[in-house]
Amino acid sequence: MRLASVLATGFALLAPLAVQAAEPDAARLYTETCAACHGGDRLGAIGPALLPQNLGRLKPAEAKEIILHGRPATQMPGFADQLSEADAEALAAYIFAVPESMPQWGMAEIAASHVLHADPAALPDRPTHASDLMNLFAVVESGDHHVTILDGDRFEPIDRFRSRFALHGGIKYSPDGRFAYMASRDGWVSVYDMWTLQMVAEVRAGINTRNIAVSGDGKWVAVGNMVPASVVILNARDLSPHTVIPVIGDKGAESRVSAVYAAPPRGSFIVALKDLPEVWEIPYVTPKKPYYPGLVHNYEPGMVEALDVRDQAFQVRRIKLDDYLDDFFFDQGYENLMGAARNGRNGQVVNLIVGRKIADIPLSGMPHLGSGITFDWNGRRVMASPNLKENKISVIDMTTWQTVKELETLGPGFFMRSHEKAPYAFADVFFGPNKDAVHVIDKTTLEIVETLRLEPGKTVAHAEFTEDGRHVLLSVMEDDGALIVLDAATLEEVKRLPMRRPVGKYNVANKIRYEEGTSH
Ligand code: DHE
Repeated sequence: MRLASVLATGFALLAPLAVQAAEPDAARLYTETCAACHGGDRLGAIGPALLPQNLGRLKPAEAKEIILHGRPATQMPGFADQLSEADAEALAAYIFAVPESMPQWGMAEIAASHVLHADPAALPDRPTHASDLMNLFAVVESGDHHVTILDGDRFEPIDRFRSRFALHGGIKYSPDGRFAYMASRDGWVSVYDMWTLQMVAEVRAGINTRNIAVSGDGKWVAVGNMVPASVVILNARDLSPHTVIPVIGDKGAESRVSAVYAAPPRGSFIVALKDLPEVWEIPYVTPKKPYYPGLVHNYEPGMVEALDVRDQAFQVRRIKLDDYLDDFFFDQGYENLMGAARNGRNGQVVNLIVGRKIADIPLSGMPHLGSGITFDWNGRRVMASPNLKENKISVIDMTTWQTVKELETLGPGFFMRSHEKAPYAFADVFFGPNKDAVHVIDKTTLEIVETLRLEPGKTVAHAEFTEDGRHVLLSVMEDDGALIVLDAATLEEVKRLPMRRPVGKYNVANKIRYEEGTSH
Protein backbone atom coordinates (compact mmCIF):
# COMPACT_ATOMS: atom_id res chain seq x y z
CA MET A 1 0.00 0.00 0.00
CA ARG A 2 1.35 3.40 -0.90
CA LEU A 3 2.02 5.91 1.88
CA ALA A 4 -0.74 8.28 0.73
CA SER A 5 -3.25 5.48 0.82
CA VAL A 6 -2.08 4.35 4.30
CA LEU A 7 -2.45 7.91 5.60
CA ALA A 8 -5.83 8.28 3.99
CA THR A 9 -7.01 5.04 5.58
CA GLY A 10 -5.56 6.16 8.91
CA PHE A 11 -7.33 9.49 8.74
CA ALA A 12 -10.52 7.80 7.63
CA LEU A 13 -10.32 5.64 10.75
CA LEU A 14 -9.41 8.55 12.96
CA ALA A 15 -12.11 10.86 11.70
CA PRO A 16 -15.08 8.91 13.03
CA LEU A 17 -13.18 8.33 16.28
CA ALA A 18 -12.76 12.08 16.68
CA VAL A 19 -16.52 12.53 16.14
CA GLN A 20 -17.22 9.77 18.69
CA ALA A 21 -15.02 11.50 21.23
CA ALA A 22 -16.98 14.71 20.77
CA GLU A 23 -20.32 12.97 21.16
CA PRO A 24 -20.06 10.12 23.65
CA ASP A 25 -22.66 7.37 23.44
CA ALA A 26 -24.28 7.96 26.82
CA ALA A 27 -26.55 4.91 26.67
CA ARG A 28 -23.57 2.62 26.02
CA LEU A 29 -21.48 4.32 28.71
CA TYR A 30 -24.39 3.91 31.13
CA THR A 31 -24.64 0.18 30.41
CA GLU A 32 -20.88 -0.31 30.77
CA THR A 33 -20.26 1.89 33.79
CA CYS A 34 -23.43 2.44 35.82
CA ALA A 35 -25.94 -0.34 35.13
CA ALA A 36 -24.38 -2.92 37.45
CA CYS A 37 -25.13 -0.82 40.54
CA HIS A 38 -27.96 1.46 39.39
CA GLY A 39 -29.89 -1.06 37.28
CA GLY A 40 -30.10 -1.37 33.49
CA ASP A 41 -33.51 0.35 33.66
CA ARG A 42 -32.13 3.17 35.91
CA LEU A 43 -34.47 1.97 38.66
CA GLY A 44 -31.64 1.39 41.12
CA ALA A 45 -30.07 -1.77 42.53
CA ILE A 46 -27.38 -1.50 45.20
CA GLY A 47 -27.13 2.17 44.16
CA PRO A 48 -30.07 4.58 44.00
CA ALA A 49 -32.39 5.04 41.03
CA LEU A 50 -31.06 7.45 38.41
CA LEU A 51 -34.27 9.04 37.13
CA PRO A 52 -34.91 12.80 37.11
CA GLN A 53 -37.59 12.44 39.80
CA ASN A 54 -35.14 10.66 42.09
CA LEU A 55 -32.21 13.03 41.72
CA GLY A 56 -33.73 15.62 44.04
CA ARG A 57 -31.86 18.87 44.22
CA LEU A 58 -28.71 17.50 42.57
CA LYS A 59 -27.63 19.60 39.57
CA PRO A 60 -26.22 18.00 36.36
CA ALA A 61 -22.84 19.68 37.02
CA GLU A 62 -22.73 18.11 40.50
CA ALA A 63 -23.73 14.74 39.03
CA LYS A 64 -20.79 15.01 36.61
CA GLU A 65 -18.40 15.64 39.51
CA ILE A 66 -19.78 12.63 41.39
CA ILE A 67 -19.40 10.45 38.28
CA LEU A 68 -15.77 11.48 37.94
CA HIS A 69 -14.71 11.63 41.56
CA GLY A 70 -17.22 9.54 43.52
CA ARG A 71 -19.34 10.40 46.51
CA PRO A 72 -17.64 10.40 49.92
CA ALA A 73 -19.03 8.05 52.57
CA THR A 74 -20.95 5.97 50.02
CA GLN A 75 -20.11 3.03 47.78
CA MET A 76 -20.07 5.31 44.73
CA PRO A 77 -16.51 5.28 43.31
CA GLY A 78 -15.05 7.89 40.94
CA PHE A 79 -14.59 6.98 37.27
CA ALA A 80 -12.08 9.70 36.28
CA ASP A 81 -9.58 7.04 35.17
CA GLN A 82 -12.08 5.51 32.71
CA LEU A 83 -14.21 8.44 31.56
CA SER A 84 -13.37 11.76 29.97
CA GLU A 85 -14.97 15.04 31.07
CA ALA A 86 -17.21 14.82 27.98
CA ASP A 87 -18.23 11.23 28.84
CA ALA A 88 -19.18 12.27 32.38
CA GLU A 89 -21.13 15.26 31.08
CA ALA A 90 -23.03 13.04 28.64
CA LEU A 91 -23.81 10.56 31.40
CA ALA A 92 -25.05 13.33 33.66
CA ALA A 93 -27.36 14.58 30.88
CA TYR A 94 -28.52 11.00 30.27
CA ILE A 95 -29.61 10.37 33.86
CA PHE A 96 -31.47 13.69 33.96
CA ALA A 97 -33.42 12.84 30.78
CA VAL A 98 -36.93 11.40 31.16
CA PRO A 99 -36.93 7.83 29.77
CA GLU A 100 -39.11 7.23 26.72
CA SER A 101 -41.45 5.10 28.79
CA MET A 102 -41.50 5.29 32.56
CA PRO A 103 -40.91 1.87 34.11
CA GLN A 104 -43.97 0.10 35.51
CA TRP A 105 -44.17 -0.46 39.25
CA GLY A 106 -47.36 -2.30 40.07
CA MET A 107 -48.39 -5.21 42.27
CA ALA A 108 -46.19 -7.75 40.43
CA GLU A 109 -43.02 -5.64 40.66
CA ILE A 110 -43.68 -4.79 44.31
CA ALA A 111 -44.29 -8.43 45.22
CA ALA A 112 -41.15 -9.53 43.36
CA SER A 113 -39.02 -7.08 45.35
CA HIS A 114 -40.21 -8.39 48.74
CA VAL A 115 -37.41 -9.63 51.03
CA LEU A 116 -38.10 -11.44 54.29
CA HIS A 117 -35.04 -11.24 56.56
CA ALA A 118 -36.70 -12.93 59.54
CA ASP A 119 -39.90 -14.88 59.98
CA PRO A 120 -42.22 -12.54 61.96
CA ALA A 121 -43.89 -15.59 63.57
CA ALA A 122 -40.55 -16.84 64.89
CA LEU A 123 -39.38 -13.58 66.51
CA PRO A 124 -38.64 -13.89 70.25
CA ASP A 125 -41.51 -12.70 72.43
CA ARG A 126 -39.25 -10.63 74.68
CA PRO A 127 -36.50 -8.07 74.07
CA THR A 128 -32.90 -9.20 73.72
CA HIS A 129 -31.56 -6.00 75.36
CA ALA A 130 -32.21 -4.22 78.65
CA SER A 131 -32.84 -0.66 77.44
CA ASP A 132 -36.14 1.08 78.27
CA LEU A 133 -38.25 0.19 75.22
CA MET A 134 -40.30 3.38 75.45
CA ASN A 135 -37.29 5.67 75.59
CA LEU A 136 -35.44 4.35 72.54
CA PHE A 137 -34.66 6.63 69.61
CA ALA A 138 -34.07 5.72 65.98
CA VAL A 139 -31.68 8.30 64.51
CA VAL A 140 -31.29 8.60 60.73
CA GLU A 141 -27.69 9.27 59.71
CA SER A 142 -27.88 10.37 56.09
CA GLY A 143 -24.09 10.90 55.76
CA ASP A 144 -23.46 7.20 55.27
CA HIS A 145 -27.06 5.94 55.12
CA HIS A 146 -27.26 4.27 58.51
CA VAL A 147 -29.72 4.24 61.39
CA THR A 148 -28.54 4.31 65.00
CA ILE A 149 -30.75 2.94 67.76
CA LEU A 150 -30.07 5.03 70.85
CA ASP A 151 -30.82 4.26 74.48
CA GLY A 152 -32.57 7.47 75.59
CA ASP A 153 -31.72 7.05 79.28
CA ARG A 154 -27.96 6.65 78.86
CA PHE A 155 -27.64 8.29 75.43
CA GLU A 156 -25.64 5.30 74.23
CA PRO A 157 -26.10 3.57 70.84
CA ILE A 158 -27.27 -0.04 71.16
CA ASP A 159 -27.31 -0.80 67.41
CA ARG A 160 -26.27 0.79 64.12
CA PHE A 161 -27.27 -0.66 60.75
CA ARG A 162 -27.10 0.27 57.07
CA SER A 163 -30.39 1.64 55.79
CA ARG A 164 -31.63 1.88 52.22
CA PHE A 165 -30.23 4.86 50.33
CA ALA A 166 -31.67 8.27 51.33
CA LEU A 167 -34.37 7.67 53.93
CA HIS A 168 -36.88 10.51 54.05
CA GLY A 169 -39.93 11.39 56.15
CA GLY A 170 -40.34 10.34 59.72
CA ILE A 171 -39.67 6.83 61.00
CA LYS A 172 -43.01 5.44 62.22
CA TYR A 173 -43.65 2.81 64.90
CA SER A 174 -46.19 0.05 65.44
CA PRO A 175 -48.71 1.05 68.16
CA ASP A 176 -46.79 -0.97 70.80
CA GLY A 177 -43.49 0.61 69.72
CA ARG A 178 -41.89 -2.71 68.83
CA PHE A 179 -41.47 -2.26 65.08
CA ALA A 180 -39.90 0.73 63.32
CA TYR A 181 -40.96 1.47 59.73
CA MET A 182 -38.79 3.57 57.42
CA ALA A 183 -38.99 4.61 53.77
CA SER A 184 -36.34 5.68 51.27
CA ARG A 185 -36.85 8.21 48.51
CA ASP A 186 -36.33 5.30 46.07
CA GLY A 187 -39.42 3.53 47.36
CA TRP A 188 -37.89 0.96 49.72
CA VAL A 189 -39.86 0.36 52.90
CA SER A 190 -38.16 -1.51 55.75
CA VAL A 191 -39.44 -2.87 59.04
CA TYR A 192 -36.98 -3.29 61.92
CA ASP A 193 -37.56 -5.00 65.27
CA MET A 194 -36.60 -2.66 68.15
CA TRP A 195 -36.80 -5.57 70.62
CA THR A 196 -34.34 -7.93 68.95
CA LEU A 197 -32.43 -5.30 66.95
CA GLN A 198 -32.81 -6.88 63.53
CA MET A 199 -34.34 -6.12 60.15
CA VAL A 200 -37.50 -8.15 59.55
CA ALA A 201 -38.60 -7.38 56.00
CA GLU A 202 -38.19 -4.96 53.10
CA VAL A 203 -40.14 -4.21 49.95
CA ARG A 204 -39.89 -1.68 47.16
CA ALA A 205 -43.34 -0.06 47.03
CA GLY A 206 -42.60 2.64 44.47
CA ILE A 207 -39.98 4.25 42.29
CA ASN A 208 -40.13 7.63 43.99
CA THR A 209 -41.78 7.66 47.40
CA ARG A 210 -42.77 10.54 49.67
CA ASN A 211 -43.45 8.90 53.01
CA ILE A 212 -45.28 6.19 54.91
CA ALA A 213 -47.93 5.98 57.62
CA VAL A 214 -48.77 3.10 59.97
CA SER A 215 -52.44 2.46 60.75
CA GLY A 216 -53.67 3.00 64.31
CA ASP A 217 -54.41 -0.72 64.65
CA GLY A 218 -50.87 -1.58 63.54
CA LYS A 219 -52.03 -3.82 60.71
CA TRP A 220 -51.23 -1.69 57.67
CA VAL A 221 -48.56 0.53 56.22
CA ALA A 222 -49.64 3.08 53.60
CA VAL A 223 -46.97 4.30 51.17
CA GLY A 224 -47.45 7.58 49.29
CA ASN A 225 -45.69 7.60 45.91
CA MET A 226 -44.80 10.32 43.43
CA VAL A 227 -43.76 7.76 40.77
CA PRO A 228 -45.93 5.96 39.95
CA ALA A 229 -48.83 8.08 41.23
CA SER A 230 -50.14 5.63 43.81
CA VAL A 231 -50.86 4.75 47.40
CA VAL A 232 -49.67 1.25 48.24
CA ILE A 233 -51.10 -0.64 51.20
CA LEU A 234 -48.72 -3.17 52.79
CA ASN A 235 -49.31 -5.71 55.53
CA ALA A 236 -47.45 -4.23 58.49
CA ARG A 237 -46.37 -7.61 59.82
CA ASP A 238 -44.13 -8.58 56.91
CA LEU A 239 -44.58 -5.76 54.35
CA SER A 240 -46.18 -8.04 51.77
CA PRO A 241 -48.26 -5.90 49.39
CA HIS A 242 -52.04 -5.87 49.86
CA THR A 243 -53.45 -3.21 47.49
CA VAL A 244 -52.19 -0.67 44.97
CA ILE A 245 -54.47 2.37 44.69
CA PRO A 246 -53.74 4.50 41.61
CA VAL A 247 -54.14 8.22 42.29
CA ILE A 248 -56.27 9.41 39.40
CA GLY A 249 -58.72 12.31 39.24
CA ASP A 250 -62.09 12.71 37.49
CA LYS A 251 -60.64 13.45 34.10
CA GLY A 252 -58.10 10.66 34.21
CA ALA A 253 -55.23 12.92 35.28
CA GLU A 254 -52.75 11.38 37.69
CA SER A 255 -51.57 13.11 40.82
CA ARG A 256 -48.37 12.64 42.72
CA VAL A 257 -48.82 12.03 46.43
CA SER A 258 -47.16 14.62 48.64
CA ALA A 259 -47.76 12.83 51.94
CA VAL A 260 -49.85 10.19 53.64
CA TYR A 261 -50.80 10.35 57.32
CA ALA A 262 -52.68 8.02 59.67
CA ALA A 263 -55.74 9.44 61.47
CA PRO A 264 -56.25 6.79 64.20
CA PRO A 265 -59.49 8.19 65.71
CA ARG A 266 -61.05 7.97 62.23
CA GLY A 267 -59.57 4.58 61.37
CA SER A 268 -58.27 5.99 58.12
CA PHE A 269 -55.30 7.23 56.15
CA ILE A 270 -55.40 10.82 54.88
CA VAL A 271 -53.59 11.53 51.61
CA ALA A 272 -52.29 14.93 50.48
CA LEU A 273 -52.08 15.30 46.71
CA LYS A 274 -49.71 17.47 44.71
CA ASP A 275 -51.59 17.76 41.43
CA LEU A 276 -55.31 17.54 42.28
CA PRO A 277 -57.28 19.98 44.46
CA GLU A 278 -58.49 17.08 46.62
CA VAL A 279 -57.73 15.35 49.88
CA TRP A 280 -58.24 11.61 50.01
CA GLU A 281 -59.39 9.59 52.98
CA ILE A 282 -58.80 5.83 52.85
CA PRO A 283 -60.35 3.91 55.76
CA TYR A 284 -58.35 0.94 56.99
CA VAL A 285 -61.02 -0.30 59.34
CA THR A 286 -64.49 -1.01 58.14
CA PRO A 287 -66.74 1.54 59.85
CA LYS A 288 -69.64 -0.02 61.73
CA LYS A 289 -71.92 2.43 60.02
CA PRO A 290 -71.23 4.66 57.04
CA TYR A 291 -69.84 7.77 58.69
CA TYR A 292 -69.73 9.92 55.65
CA PRO A 293 -71.64 10.12 52.41
CA GLY A 294 -70.20 8.47 49.37
CA LEU A 295 -68.72 5.47 51.15
CA VAL A 296 -71.24 2.70 51.59
CA HIS A 297 -70.60 -0.25 53.86
CA ASN A 298 -73.18 -2.93 54.32
CA TYR A 299 -71.59 -4.44 57.38
CA GLU A 300 -73.62 -4.62 60.58
CA PRO A 301 -72.11 -3.66 63.95
CA GLY A 302 -70.15 -6.60 65.31
CA MET A 303 -69.39 -8.01 61.90
CA VAL A 304 -66.09 -6.20 61.59
CA GLU A 305 -64.32 -8.45 64.05
CA ALA A 306 -65.50 -11.51 62.16
CA LEU A 307 -64.24 -10.27 58.83
CA ASP A 308 -61.05 -11.44 57.26
CA VAL A 309 -59.05 -8.22 57.00
CA ARG A 310 -58.47 -8.99 53.34
CA ASP A 311 -62.15 -8.32 52.74
CA GLN A 312 -61.58 -4.67 53.41
CA ALA A 313 -61.87 -2.62 50.32
CA PHE A 314 -59.72 0.41 51.15
CA GLN A 315 -62.32 2.47 49.33
CA VAL A 316 -61.29 6.04 48.66
CA ARG A 317 -63.30 9.03 49.80
CA ARG A 318 -62.37 12.04 47.68
CA ILE A 319 -62.83 15.41 49.38
CA LYS A 320 -62.83 18.06 46.69
CA LEU A 321 -61.34 21.46 47.40
CA ASP A 322 -60.92 24.70 45.53
CA ASP A 323 -57.14 24.79 45.99
CA TYR A 324 -54.22 22.36 46.18
CA LEU A 325 -53.03 21.38 49.66
CA ASP A 326 -49.86 19.42 50.07
CA ASP A 327 -48.83 19.88 53.67
CA PHE A 328 -51.14 19.17 56.61
CA PHE A 329 -51.56 19.60 60.28
CA PHE A 330 -54.35 17.83 62.19
CA ASP A 331 -56.11 18.88 65.36
CA GLN A 332 -55.71 16.40 68.25
CA GLY A 333 -59.08 14.75 67.50
CA TYR A 334 -58.34 14.41 63.77
CA GLU A 335 -61.60 16.16 62.89
CA ASN A 336 -60.00 19.10 61.10
CA LEU A 337 -56.97 19.38 58.99
CA MET A 338 -55.17 22.61 58.35
CA GLY A 339 -53.53 22.67 54.97
CA ALA A 340 -51.06 24.90 53.20
CA ALA A 341 -50.26 24.85 49.53
CA ARG A 342 -46.64 25.11 48.53
CA ASN A 343 -47.46 28.18 46.43
CA GLY A 344 -47.51 30.17 49.68
CA ARG A 345 -51.10 31.39 49.31
CA ASN A 346 -53.62 31.27 52.14
CA GLY A 347 -54.23 28.06 54.01
CA GLN A 348 -57.52 26.25 54.47
CA VAL A 349 -59.17 24.30 57.27
CA VAL A 350 -60.96 21.20 56.03
CA ASN A 351 -63.43 19.44 58.31
CA LEU A 352 -63.12 15.70 57.74
CA ILE A 353 -66.56 14.90 59.12
CA VAL A 354 -68.53 17.08 56.73
CA GLY A 355 -65.87 16.72 54.05
CA ARG A 356 -65.38 20.33 53.01
CA LYS A 357 -63.46 23.51 53.69
CA ILE A 358 -64.77 25.36 56.77
CA ALA A 359 -62.30 28.25 57.03
CA ASP A 360 -59.59 30.13 55.21
CA ILE A 361 -56.56 31.01 57.28
CA PRO A 362 -54.07 33.78 56.71
CA LEU A 363 -50.91 31.76 56.14
CA SER A 364 -48.09 33.08 54.02
CA GLY A 365 -44.43 32.14 53.95
CA MET A 366 -44.98 28.45 53.16
CA PRO A 367 -45.48 27.08 56.67
CA HIS A 368 -44.10 23.57 57.11
CA LEU A 369 -47.28 22.40 58.79
CA GLY A 370 -46.16 18.78 59.02
CA SER A 371 -43.54 20.06 61.47
CA GLY A 372 -45.99 22.05 63.58
CA ILE A 373 -46.68 21.46 67.27
CA THR A 374 -49.63 22.19 69.55
CA PHE A 375 -49.79 23.37 73.15
CA ASP A 376 -52.05 25.30 75.55
CA TRP A 377 -51.53 29.03 75.69
CA ASN A 378 -53.70 31.47 77.64
CA GLY A 379 -56.38 28.83 78.08
CA ARG A 380 -56.62 27.98 74.41
CA ARG A 381 -55.05 25.41 72.15
CA VAL A 382 -52.63 26.86 69.64
CA MET A 383 -50.39 25.40 66.97
CA ALA A 384 -47.01 26.80 66.02
CA SER A 385 -45.34 26.21 62.70
CA PRO A 386 -42.02 27.17 61.15
CA ASN A 387 -41.99 28.70 57.65
CA LEU A 388 -39.89 27.46 54.76
CA LYS A 389 -39.83 30.80 52.94
CA GLU A 390 -40.09 33.58 55.55
CA ASN A 391 -38.22 34.45 58.71
CA LYS A 392 -41.07 33.74 61.09
CA ILE A 393 -42.89 31.23 63.24
CA SER A 394 -46.68 31.46 63.06
CA VAL A 395 -48.81 30.72 66.13
CA ILE A 396 -52.44 29.97 65.27
CA ASP A 397 -55.47 29.61 67.56
CA MET A 398 -56.99 26.22 66.76
CA THR A 399 -60.55 27.28 67.63
CA THR A 400 -60.82 30.57 65.76
CA TRP A 401 -58.06 29.71 63.21
CA GLN A 402 -56.68 33.23 63.68
CA THR A 403 -52.95 33.93 63.88
CA VAL A 404 -52.29 35.02 67.46
CA LYS A 405 -48.61 35.77 67.05
CA GLU A 406 -45.78 35.83 64.54
CA LEU A 407 -42.28 35.50 65.95
CA GLU A 408 -39.47 36.95 63.91
CA THR A 409 -36.65 34.45 63.39
CA LEU A 410 -33.10 34.62 62.02
CA GLY A 411 -34.15 32.74 58.86
CA PRO A 412 -36.65 30.27 57.47
CA GLY A 413 -36.91 27.10 59.55
CA PHE A 414 -37.66 23.44 58.89
CA PHE A 415 -38.48 21.72 62.17
CA MET A 416 -40.08 22.67 65.46
CA ARG A 417 -40.50 20.53 68.56
CA SER A 418 -41.59 20.61 72.17
CA HIS A 419 -43.01 18.27 74.81
CA GLU A 420 -46.03 18.59 77.08
CA LYS A 421 -43.74 18.62 80.13
CA ALA A 422 -41.15 21.03 78.69
CA PRO A 423 -41.29 24.81 79.15
CA TYR A 424 -39.70 25.59 75.81
CA ALA A 425 -40.16 24.82 72.14
CA PHE A 426 -37.10 24.54 69.88
CA ALA A 427 -37.12 25.83 66.31
CA ASP A 428 -34.20 25.57 63.90
CA VAL A 429 -33.08 28.22 61.41
CA PHE A 430 -32.38 25.86 58.58
CA PHE A 431 -31.62 28.19 55.68
CA GLY A 432 -29.23 31.09 55.18
CA PRO A 433 -26.28 32.49 57.10
CA ASN A 434 -27.83 31.68 60.48
CA LYS A 435 -28.29 27.97 59.80
CA ASP A 436 -26.38 27.23 63.00
CA ALA A 437 -28.97 29.01 65.16
CA VAL A 438 -31.72 27.30 67.15
CA HIS A 439 -34.38 29.49 68.74
CA VAL A 440 -35.70 28.59 72.18
CA ILE A 441 -39.30 29.78 72.61
CA ASP A 442 -41.04 30.20 75.94
CA LYS A 443 -44.46 28.56 75.50
CA THR A 444 -46.05 30.87 78.11
CA THR A 445 -44.89 34.26 76.83
CA LEU A 446 -44.52 33.22 73.16
CA GLU A 447 -41.16 35.00 73.10
CA ILE A 448 -37.78 33.78 71.87
CA VAL A 449 -35.83 33.66 75.12
CA GLU A 450 -32.54 32.28 73.82
CA THR A 451 -30.83 31.59 70.51
CA LEU A 452 -28.38 28.71 70.74
CA ARG A 453 -25.23 28.43 68.58
CA LEU A 454 -24.11 24.93 69.47
CA GLU A 455 -21.71 24.44 66.53
CA PRO A 456 -20.97 27.81 64.87
CA GLY A 457 -21.16 27.78 61.07
CA LYS A 458 -22.82 24.34 60.84
CA THR A 459 -26.47 23.44 60.30
CA VAL A 460 -28.05 22.49 63.62
CA ALA A 461 -31.59 21.19 63.24
CA HIS A 462 -34.42 18.82 64.16
CA ALA A 463 -34.98 18.73 67.91
CA GLU A 464 -36.64 15.79 69.63
CA PHE A 465 -37.33 15.13 73.29
CA THR A 466 -36.84 12.14 75.55
CA GLU A 467 -39.96 10.38 76.78
CA ASP A 468 -40.05 12.43 80.02
CA GLY A 469 -39.46 15.75 78.25
CA ARG A 470 -36.34 16.46 80.34
CA HIS A 471 -33.80 16.27 77.54
CA VAL A 472 -33.77 17.52 73.99
CA LEU A 473 -31.61 16.07 71.22
CA LEU A 474 -30.41 18.16 68.25
CA SER A 475 -28.52 17.22 65.06
CA VAL A 476 -25.37 18.85 63.76
CA MET A 477 -26.28 18.01 60.17
CA GLU A 478 -22.79 17.67 58.70
CA ASP A 479 -20.92 14.61 57.51
CA ASP A 480 -18.65 14.81 60.55
CA GLY A 481 -21.68 15.84 62.58
CA ALA A 482 -22.99 15.04 66.01
CA LEU A 483 -26.04 14.50 68.13
CA ILE A 484 -26.15 17.03 70.97
CA VAL A 485 -28.15 16.30 74.11
CA LEU A 486 -29.31 19.31 76.17
CA ASP A 487 -31.14 19.65 79.43
CA ALA A 488 -34.50 20.93 78.12
CA ALA A 489 -35.00 23.36 81.04
CA THR A 490 -31.48 24.70 81.81
CA LEU A 491 -30.24 24.35 78.19
CA GLU A 492 -26.93 22.91 79.52
CA GLU A 493 -25.17 20.46 77.19
CA VAL A 494 -25.29 16.96 78.67
CA LYS A 495 -23.63 14.87 75.95
CA ARG A 496 -22.34 15.00 72.38
CA LEU A 497 -22.15 11.85 70.20
CA PRO A 498 -20.29 11.93 66.86
CA MET A 499 -22.57 10.93 63.96
CA ARG A 500 -22.54 11.00 60.14
CA ARG A 501 -24.90 13.79 59.11
CA PRO A 502 -27.70 12.92 61.53
CA VAL A 503 -31.08 14.25 60.37
CA GLY A 504 -34.31 13.06 62.05
CA LYS A 505 -34.58 11.26 65.37
CA TYR A 506 -37.71 9.56 66.63
CA ASN A 507 -38.53 8.72 70.24
CA VAL A 508 -40.71 5.62 70.59
CA ALA A 509 -42.99 6.87 73.40
CA ASN A 510 -43.48 10.35 71.95
CA LYS A 511 -44.43 8.92 68.57
CA ILE A 512 -46.79 6.17 69.70
CA ARG A 513 -48.51 8.39 72.30
CA TYR A 514 -48.98 11.16 69.76
CA GLU A 515 -47.18 13.58 72.08
CA GLU A 516 -48.42 17.12 71.35
CA GLY A 517 -44.93 18.50 70.75
CA THR A 518 -43.79 15.94 68.18
CA SER A 519 -44.61 14.93 64.62
CA HIS A 520 -47.19 12.20 64.15
FE1 DHE B 1 -38.80 16.45 54.36
C1 DHE B 1 -40.69 14.89 56.77
C2 DHE B 1 -41.62 17.02 52.56
C3 DHE B 1 -36.94 18.17 52.09
C4 DHE B 1 -35.97 15.86 56.19
N1 DHE B 1 -40.78 16.06 54.62
C5 DHE B 1 -41.34 15.38 55.67
C6 DHE B 1 -42.75 15.24 55.44
C7 DHE B 1 -43.02 15.83 54.25
C8 DHE B 1 -41.77 16.35 53.74
C9 DHE B 1 -44.39 15.96 53.57
C10 DHE B 1 -43.75 14.58 56.38
C11 DHE B 1 -43.69 13.12 56.13
C12 DHE B 1 -43.72 12.25 57.36
O1 DHE B 1 -43.93 12.72 58.46
O2 DHE B 1 -43.52 11.05 57.20
N2 DHE B 1 -39.20 17.46 52.65
C13 DHE B 1 -40.43 17.59 52.11
C14 DHE B 1 -40.36 18.42 50.93
O3 DHE B 1 -41.32 18.71 50.16
C15 DHE B 1 -38.98 18.93 50.80
C16 DHE B 1 -38.97 20.43 51.09
C17 DHE B 1 -38.39 18.75 49.39
C18 DHE B 1 -38.01 17.35 49.06
O4 DHE B 1 -36.84 17.15 48.79
O5 DHE B 1 -38.84 16.46 49.12
C19 DHE B 1 -38.29 18.14 51.91
N3 DHE B 1 -36.80 16.92 54.17
C20 DHE B 1 -36.26 17.63 53.17
C21 DHE B 1 -34.84 17.79 53.34
O6 DHE B 1 -34.03 18.37 52.57
C22 DHE B 1 -34.48 17.20 54.64
C23 DHE B 1 -34.06 18.29 55.62
C24 DHE B 1 -33.30 16.23 54.57
C25 DHE B 1 -33.54 14.93 53.85
O7 DHE B 1 -33.07 13.95 54.38
O8 DHE B 1 -34.16 14.91 52.79
C26 DHE B 1 -35.82 16.59 55.05
N4 DHE B 1 -38.41 15.57 56.14
C27 DHE B 1 -37.18 15.44 56.71
C28 DHE B 1 -37.33 14.78 58.00
C29 DHE B 1 -38.69 14.52 58.17
C30 DHE B 1 -39.34 15.00 56.98
C31 DHE B 1 -36.18 14.50 58.98
C32 DHE B 1 -39.36 13.88 59.38
C33 DHE B 1 -39.66 14.93 60.39
C34 DHE B 1 -40.26 14.39 61.65
O9 DHE B 1 -39.75 14.73 62.70
O10 DHE B 1 -41.24 13.65 61.60
